[in-house]
Amino acid sequence: MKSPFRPEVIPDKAVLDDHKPLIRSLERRGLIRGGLSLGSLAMLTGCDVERPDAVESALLAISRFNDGVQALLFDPRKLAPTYPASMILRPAKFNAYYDVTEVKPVNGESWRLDLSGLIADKRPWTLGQLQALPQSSMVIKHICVEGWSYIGGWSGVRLATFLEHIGADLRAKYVAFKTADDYPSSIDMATALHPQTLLALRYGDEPLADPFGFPVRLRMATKLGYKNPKWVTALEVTNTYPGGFWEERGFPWFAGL
Ligand SMILES: Nc1nc2c(c(=O)[nH]1)N[C@H]1C(S)=C(S)[C@@H](COP(=O)(O)O)O[C@H]1N2
Ligand SMILES: [Mo]
Repeated sequence: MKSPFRPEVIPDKAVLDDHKPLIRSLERRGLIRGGLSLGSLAMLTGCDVERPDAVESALLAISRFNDGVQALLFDPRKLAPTYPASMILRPAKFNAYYDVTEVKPVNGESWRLDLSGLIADKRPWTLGQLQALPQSSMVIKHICVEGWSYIGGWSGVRLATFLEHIGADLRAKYVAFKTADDYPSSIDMATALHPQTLLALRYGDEPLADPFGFPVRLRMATKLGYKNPKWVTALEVTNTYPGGFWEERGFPWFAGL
């Protein structure tokens, strides 16, 4: 590891600006203090601050190390900010690991939600059955690590309600999801049971549009955008760490706000 003190390196604001969302998230979580400089990042991690990719992986390393701590600190009763319905963006902003023109719509009639793992009643669910459960709504901010956000209005079944209904083991560690586009994802049980965690069926009081996950997507007020799988096709309750699409590519698993 090189000396952390390299006076010839003038803290380059532009490099850190590239990672603003990640830095903000680390700041919010109290992992770093405001006004992070490349010098202090070098001291923390020994990374080569002249290489932007090294800066990114150093930030991600701080973040990953703290997934476990974050999960312990998560307060299941604390609510994320909500907004008036007048602020809902229509249409929502699209993102996926591919272009919107490549979205393959899911057929709501033949769609089923498959259940597996630590669940008493593993019969698959239809869309009609989900629509018949009590519905909740929330207007929340969606924050993507790429550095954009929007306020969205989501309605659907609280995941807590659904998990109780199917007799899931609520002491299990994880709830994992599979999707129609091969975007596996998973969350901790405390977040699964949080009141602002929905199996969302509607956006701004219309059924979800195809690009946004029709017929069902996970929507949480307490986590970054990439933790919210669209086009969900299967749910598993498990004690074995399931990982996820971006987590396998180095992003933090907890990713709380
Ligand atoms: N199935 C699936 N879900 C996904 C993604 C994806 O590529 N596939 N991308 C994630 C990312 S990175 C973001 S920011 C949000 C975008 O959701 P939106 O298009 O509804 O705004 O979806 C998340 N869920
Ligand atoms: Mo994202």
